[in-house]
Amino acid sequence: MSREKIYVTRPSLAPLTEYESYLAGIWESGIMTHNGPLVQRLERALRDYLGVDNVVCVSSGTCALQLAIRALDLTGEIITTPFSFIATANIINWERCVPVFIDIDPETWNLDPTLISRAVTARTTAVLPVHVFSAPCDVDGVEEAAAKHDLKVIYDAAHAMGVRRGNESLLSRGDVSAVSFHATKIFNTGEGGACVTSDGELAERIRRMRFFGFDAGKDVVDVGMNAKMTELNAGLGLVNLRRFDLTLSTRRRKCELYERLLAGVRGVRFQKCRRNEYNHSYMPVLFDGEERLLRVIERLNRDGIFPRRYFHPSLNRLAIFPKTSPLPVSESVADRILCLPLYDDLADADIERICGHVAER
Ligand code: T4K
Repeated sequence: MSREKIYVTRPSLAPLTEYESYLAGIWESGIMTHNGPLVQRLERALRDYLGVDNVVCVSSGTCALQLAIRALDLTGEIITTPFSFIATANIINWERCVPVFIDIDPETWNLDPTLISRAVTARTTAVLPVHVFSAPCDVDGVEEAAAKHDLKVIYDAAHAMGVRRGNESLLSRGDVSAVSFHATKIFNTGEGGACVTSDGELAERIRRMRFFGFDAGKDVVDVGMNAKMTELNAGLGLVNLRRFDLTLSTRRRKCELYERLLAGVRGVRFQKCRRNEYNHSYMPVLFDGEERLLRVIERLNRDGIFPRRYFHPSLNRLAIFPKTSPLPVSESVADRILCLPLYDDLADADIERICGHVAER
């Protein structure tokens, strides 16, 4: 009998019956979009859950970044990390700004803030770091450098839903934190995302910009586009939010199992982070060489298991971006990293099987 294939992730989903109750309401009211009651309810629920000032739900994490760049009127150069998903640098480009890549920390794999000052020019307007795999980047270092050079800070917090640092949500940092609620994220609305900001006026501007530039009275008062979240997506978010804490603890247990099983394996390392400042949405491992990584992928694939090379290649190597001098840390990490399968109902026996393949030399 052939085994079921195992992919890098599967969505965390509440029971269908819970979602159906929201669908029934939508069918009855006929309200499907235009910042309807479920979007407003989800924004309130997220604000309360996270303990932040303003949450503006939008149609994707990419749109959240785009609106943040637009609402802050950024132009020129934006300093960012080359170790990320393509969306991070692409959206900077899309907004006709120039992504300026600086290298990452070899342990946390996040942008190294000590390199910001050297990259600043007269055209620099912002820094856009990522909390990669949900590990907080050095937010104090980033904000200190940004203040020194009068730069805005947008965090790509696509992976960081639910992460807390001490008493505060990580998403409360920066001018805007942009989070993704894509199907593959630890909290999902199918497609979706949000801008989180403590600046009420900025939040209002983003609200207008996601809805063609309309104000509450439907007068056009700003530039805008259509980046609204639908009621269908918001209803899914409301039911998934109810079980988010359970998802967090389930994923944490699975990551701990991975780490126990791989602890003694030579040439395999984990991301450096504080476990209580992490949401365990990914299970990245770093190999001592790319050849070994390729052998592991081949063995896993032969057994019907499909991990992903998040994030390869280092973005500065892509021809669509201006050529940079080498960024050795990011390029080396990107060549050697593999995200192993991780989702709520991944069986412990499958984790053991995966670790067996990873451990083989
Ligand atoms: N910034 C960062 C740092 C990001 O990582 C991302 C997105 C963004 C910004 C932008 O956020 P969004 O605009 O996407 O909200 C996936 C996701 O599409 C993307 O959201 C995510 N990061 C990126 C890291 O991963 P792919 O190309 O790997 O997706 P895909 O379709 O190959 O899916 C991976 C696996 O997930 C599949 O093997 C099966 C499973 N899957 C996927 C989908 C779409 C499901 O089980 N159900 C599904 O519906 O990009």
